[in-house]
Amino acid sequence: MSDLVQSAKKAAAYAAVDDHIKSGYIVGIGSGSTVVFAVDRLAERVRNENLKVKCIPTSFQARQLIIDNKLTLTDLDVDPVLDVCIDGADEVDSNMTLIKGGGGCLLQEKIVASNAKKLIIIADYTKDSQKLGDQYKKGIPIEVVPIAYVPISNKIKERFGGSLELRMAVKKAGPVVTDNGNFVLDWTNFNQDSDWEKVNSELLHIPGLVETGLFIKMASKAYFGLKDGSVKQKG
Ligand code: ABF
Repeated sequence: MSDLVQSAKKAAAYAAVDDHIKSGYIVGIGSGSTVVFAVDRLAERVRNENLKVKCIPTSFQARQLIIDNKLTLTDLDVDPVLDVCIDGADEVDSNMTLIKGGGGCLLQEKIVASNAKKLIIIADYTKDSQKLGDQYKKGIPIEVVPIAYVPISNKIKERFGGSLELRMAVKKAGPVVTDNGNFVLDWTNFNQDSDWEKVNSELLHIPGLVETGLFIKMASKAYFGLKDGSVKQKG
C-alpha cells in the first residue's frame, strides 16, 4: 500500500477521533487497517488527556487492538448503548450507503454500529465514490451459514444477476470462516443502479443468509483522508 494511502487513512482516523470521542464515552472499535490509526490516536488521548472511555470491539482483531493499546474493554451485555462507533469501509457512495466486510467482520460490525448513537466512517480517498462498485471491485460481502452457500448464491444470481464467489483463504486452503463460524460470498457484477434498501431487505429474507455488507442509512458521517494530507467530510 502506498505511503499516500497510509497517510490518508491516518489523517481521517485522527480527525474523526478528535471530533467525535469525549470522556465518558462508550466507543465501538471497527476492524481493518484504518481503525489501527484510530486506536493509536485514542490511546494517545487516553494517556495525554486522561480521557475515560470504554471500548466495544467489532471483531477478534479489534479486541486485540483494544487490549494491546491498554484501553478498557467492555461488551454489549454491560454497555448495550454506544455513544459512537468508528469504523472503516470498503466504499461509500453518494447516499452514504456503504460496502463493508472486505475483512470479513461485517456481522459484528453491523451489530455494534446499530447500537451506536452515531457511526463515523474513516477511510482514504480510494473509498469515496458515486455508485457502489465504482471503486471497489471485490464485490458486496454476504455472510452465510455454511450449509446454505450454494442455494443462496443461486437465489441471488436468479433474482438480481451478477456473480457470487465463495471467499477462499490464502492459497485456496479452504473457505474463509468468519469470527461467527460462517462463510462469506462476494457478489460482483451487480446492477450499480439498484435500490439498495430494497435489495438488502430481500436478501435478508433468504434463509441461511446471516447478514450483508450493505450498510444503509447507518453512517452519520464519513472522513476521507486525501492525497494532499487534508480530510474531506461527507454526510
Ligand atoms: C472493515 O475493514 C470493513 O468492513 C472493511 O471491509 C474494512 C476496511 O478496511 P481498511 O480500513 O483496511 O481499508 O472496517
